[in-house]
Amino acid sequence: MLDWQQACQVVTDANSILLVTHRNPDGDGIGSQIGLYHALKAAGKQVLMHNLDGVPRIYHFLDGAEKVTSGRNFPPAEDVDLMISLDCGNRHRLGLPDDLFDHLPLLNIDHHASNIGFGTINLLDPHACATGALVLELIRRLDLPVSAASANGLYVAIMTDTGSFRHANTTAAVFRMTAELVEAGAKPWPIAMSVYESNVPGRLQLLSDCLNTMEVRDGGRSAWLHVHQGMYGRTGTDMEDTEGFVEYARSIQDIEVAIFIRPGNDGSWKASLRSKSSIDIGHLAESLGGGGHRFAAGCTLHGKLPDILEQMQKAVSALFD
Ligand SMILES: [Mn+2]
Repeated sequence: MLDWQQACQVVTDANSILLVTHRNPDGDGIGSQIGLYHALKAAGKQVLMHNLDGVPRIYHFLDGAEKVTSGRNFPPAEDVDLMISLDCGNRHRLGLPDDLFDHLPLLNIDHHASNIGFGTINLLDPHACATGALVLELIRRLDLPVSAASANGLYVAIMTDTGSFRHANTTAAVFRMTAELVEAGAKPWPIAMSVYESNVPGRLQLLSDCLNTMEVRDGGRSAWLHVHQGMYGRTGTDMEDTEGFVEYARSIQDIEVAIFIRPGNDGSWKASLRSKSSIDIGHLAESLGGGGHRFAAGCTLHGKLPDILEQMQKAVSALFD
């Protein structure tokens, strides 16, 4: 579903556009939002950005991040004539009240295979490395400039969703696109420093606690990590500081499935799932009420940690049968 023509038309016709991304936004969601924001502003549009959970600290350095509003005070629907959903596999994950924007056209730009096309108009490509790549294409088709601020956002989107140009979705086309962004003013070193080398000491203390929970199961095919609320308290950290922890489980030799579980901000538990083999972890996440891709997915769980671990370990072991 790639309705480029209709997408360009609806954006051209709109005067005031609201950009939204999913709950617990990641680098692709935020980077796509910032990248598109600057391009639309240059076209003379009024642009609002609102995420239920705001912008994670590691992306605050992006020019425009301070303009993203958050929480349940949504912009009034009458101030908006087009809503664009970025990197969000299903409408529920936006966390928006169902009726608030019901009368608005919705442009749905995403690369999750599970996206059923909940927009009025859809730009969906499960083969795109990141939603940021689709946003760059849209900006080009609209004949809008890619400013340095825009390029920085889109670079963050592509860098984070390719695991810093390491994952299976890192193709020659990705490097070509990234080269364009650097030519347009994206700054790889300051971006990498902001995203990966701006840890507070508490985050490393939390990582140390987390690594102590490591468990290898299923005959060396699955690796498990978790943190609990007490660890946040002891180290002065919160859920945002666990970004990337699942990669430590994934990095173990011969591991096929990596799982990391931590408390969310709302009493629930959030699980991050990764696959390094032919096992489709997106499928498992979906069966648990979450979503994602074949190699990276997530879900929200409710209950006590030992019960959640047991439930998930059963589900993962069944994948290897
Ligand atoms: Mn993405």
